[in-house]
Amino acid sequence: MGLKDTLRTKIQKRAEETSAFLKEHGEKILSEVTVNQAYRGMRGVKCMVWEGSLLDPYEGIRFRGYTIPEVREMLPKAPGGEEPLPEGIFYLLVTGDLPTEENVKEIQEEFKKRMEVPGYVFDTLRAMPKDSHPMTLFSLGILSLQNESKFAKAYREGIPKTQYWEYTYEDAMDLLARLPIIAAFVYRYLYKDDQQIDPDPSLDWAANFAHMLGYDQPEVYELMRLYLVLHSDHEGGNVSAHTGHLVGSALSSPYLAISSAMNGLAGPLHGLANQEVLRWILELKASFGDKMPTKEDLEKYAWDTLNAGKVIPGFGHAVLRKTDPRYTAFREFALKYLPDDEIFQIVSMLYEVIPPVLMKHGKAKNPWPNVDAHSGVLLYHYGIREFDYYTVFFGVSRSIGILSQLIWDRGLGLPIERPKSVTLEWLKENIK
Ligand code: HAX
Repeated sequence: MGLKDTLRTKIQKRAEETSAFLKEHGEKILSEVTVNQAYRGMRGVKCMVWEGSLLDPYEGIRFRGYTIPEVREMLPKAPGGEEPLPEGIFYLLVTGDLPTEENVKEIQEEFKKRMEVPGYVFDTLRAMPKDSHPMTLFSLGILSLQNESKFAKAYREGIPKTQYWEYTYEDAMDLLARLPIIAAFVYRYLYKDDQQIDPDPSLDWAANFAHMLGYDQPEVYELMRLYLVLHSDHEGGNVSAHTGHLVGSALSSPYLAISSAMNGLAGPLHGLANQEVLRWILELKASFGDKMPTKEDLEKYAWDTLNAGKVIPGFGHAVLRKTDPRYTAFREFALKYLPDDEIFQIVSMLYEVIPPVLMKHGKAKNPWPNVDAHSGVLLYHYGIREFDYYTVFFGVSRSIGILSQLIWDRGLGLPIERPKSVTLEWLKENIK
């Protein structure tokens, strides 16, 4: 059965299961909210549903029940490759089942049919100044594609609610096929004199992305596959996922939802942290000249950063309370392919030095590294040194998870989101 038919069956079954569950348990309490939580980023408030993944503070993310090591082992690989294909994580996130080679092949074929990006998108981006941030261009490119939305068109024509997910699926597939093309365009426009590289339809999604960026080494293909799998989903409450879900809940098209999600991802406390990490490490390295810094040097540098009132990028997390398993997966990749890289050695030393510093500092609830502490060094090693661009990789990947959920939001007929807000006066009056 093809992916869309598989989804049709699954959505129908899950919608019945959900409605039976709601009938029995709908009025039970899932979470209570303290005043602190209302003021402090709603941490820990359970108030939304996200089918694709669940985050345990100590174990890390599970994609449809599978851990990162399991996903790395069990998802189909490219011929001769060892890292999982992102087409496979999309299949897993959207269906809940591990894909076969044929399932992945079908997605690849679908993407190939949907890759064309209209010229006006590139014209729009070319109108932007070259010192624009790549995330601004990426988000704008996606936004400009809104005109292509099959969902928006069908909605205007008055399709019934039961068909919303089908057109959302079509947009999701079109958009996933096109994201690497827009992303690669942004890279070549900003950093390579607008010398664009045509896609190579014989390559898988991730390898083709690397190819269009101008990096054709097999190791970069492998890194890109791993990178695009690892960043794909991290529950629904993080800023990018929640934004995509929230905007989508107004029945805005997937193009509008993903463009908005990218704007959230572009914040320095979220996806932009990966560029901040590399910037911080390179500044640190430069401050020691030719000499390789020692652990004591790193400790002092970390304290200088903290004492200047800044955060140490790449460490800490709103939910995780141990080393991010995505960090560990990247570390394994580095140990295999670039153990002698100087920046990797600094990243390794920071792994030992920073957690005790943050514990002594006494503020961060989680002193351990997150994914952003490791991703940049790998890209840098292979010559992708424009670190302002790193969040775009994250964005291409994160779209997989957000779009998967958007199909489900529409399949389950979830309504527009509208939590209740209050004022301090209201709180003073009502909270005694
Ligand atoms: N360095 C210094 N201080 C830190 C810190 C760090 N790495 N992490 C947390 N803190 C501080 C917070 O700024 C906060 O200080 P105030 O009380 O003065 O406001 C205090 O410790 C408590 O914060 P927390 O509850 O532990 O963390 P939050 O849930 O508020 O924030 C963040 C989580 C990830 C934003 C935070 O740890 C941080 O700023 N880390 C550095 C930036 C970063 O790596 N971001 C990427 C996170 C992963 C991600 O989303 N990627 O996209």
